Amino acid sequence: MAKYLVTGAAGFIGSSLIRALLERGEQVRGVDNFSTGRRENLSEVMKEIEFREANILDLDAMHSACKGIDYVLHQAAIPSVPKSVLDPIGSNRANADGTLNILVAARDAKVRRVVYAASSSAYGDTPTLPKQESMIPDPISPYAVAKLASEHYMISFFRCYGLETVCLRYFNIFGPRQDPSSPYSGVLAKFSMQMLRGDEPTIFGDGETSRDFTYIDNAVSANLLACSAPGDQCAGRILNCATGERITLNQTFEALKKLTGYKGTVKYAPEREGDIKHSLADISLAQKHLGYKVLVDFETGLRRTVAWYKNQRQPVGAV
Ligand code: UD2
Repeated sequence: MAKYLVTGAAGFIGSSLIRALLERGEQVRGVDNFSTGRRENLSEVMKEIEFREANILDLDAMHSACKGIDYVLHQAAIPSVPKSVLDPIGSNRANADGTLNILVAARDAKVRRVVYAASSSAYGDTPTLPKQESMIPDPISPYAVAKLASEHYMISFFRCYGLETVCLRYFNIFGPRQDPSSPYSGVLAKFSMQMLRGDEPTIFGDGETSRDFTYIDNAVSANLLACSAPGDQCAGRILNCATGERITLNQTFEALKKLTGYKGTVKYAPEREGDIKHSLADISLAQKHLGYKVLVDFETGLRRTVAWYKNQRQPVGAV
């Protein structure tokens, strides 16, 4: 049985990874400082994992957290473009310095492999679609810069110390447990909750902005594959984690109207600082090196997501 460390354990993606690992009978340690993660996300599994409340910026705590670990799934982050525009130093600390700490700790503890939650924001607003990993990155927001810097650290640790690293460039992951309650929340979580409550959502821009929205099960599967794939296939690589389809914000609003029963209208507001217009992945490299497949398409994922928010007896938070 392998032992996994999940950073950002109480986050939407971290806690989803933990549930999948436990289902496979793996041993899991989780760390989170609850800066964006929520205790409720771990309530069902807290007894089955070794949980430590710690900040990834605390190198001693990370050294200790990496002891005896085979695989690190590094998800801890402040995952927001607009938040990074407001607070670039805070974003850099969590999203770049934090990764460097994890890498040093993993190297010293002789961890087998580190898999990292990289971001599609690294591609920037270049016109060519779909985005391929060989394209020159062109980050716009401080968030994208920090996420890209972390990718470079990951590869550097493979090259300099032989620590196996895999960067999964996530494309707008969504699904149950994504926090809808902050102004910085992912758009699908935010819109689902707002529309279920009958509140009018706001689209930033003309609504033709598009994303390769990727249901959580696909990201979980990519992480598990990134741990089990042979090192010569994936170590030191950057791989897109997405579906290869793109949906506009106007289309998501229409789809959510049907699923939530929302009868109202949508507001339009100016585009957000640091935003990218279109995002779409080429997933062939992940298919080739990891055997990655899209398990759940956008429509099915959105249906499941809305059903989950509907079933929450108490609202997850005030939007
Ligand atoms: C970026 C990354 C994504 C991930 C994420 C951090 C890109 C293409 N994607 O997501 O991979 O790293 O950061 O979790 O860079 N919007 C509205 N109304 C709202 C909220 C958002 O219209 O109430 C718009 C927003 O302006 C953007 C789109 O919806 O155009 C998606 O926004 P988001 O915050 O869900 O994610 P995004 O694309 O910044």
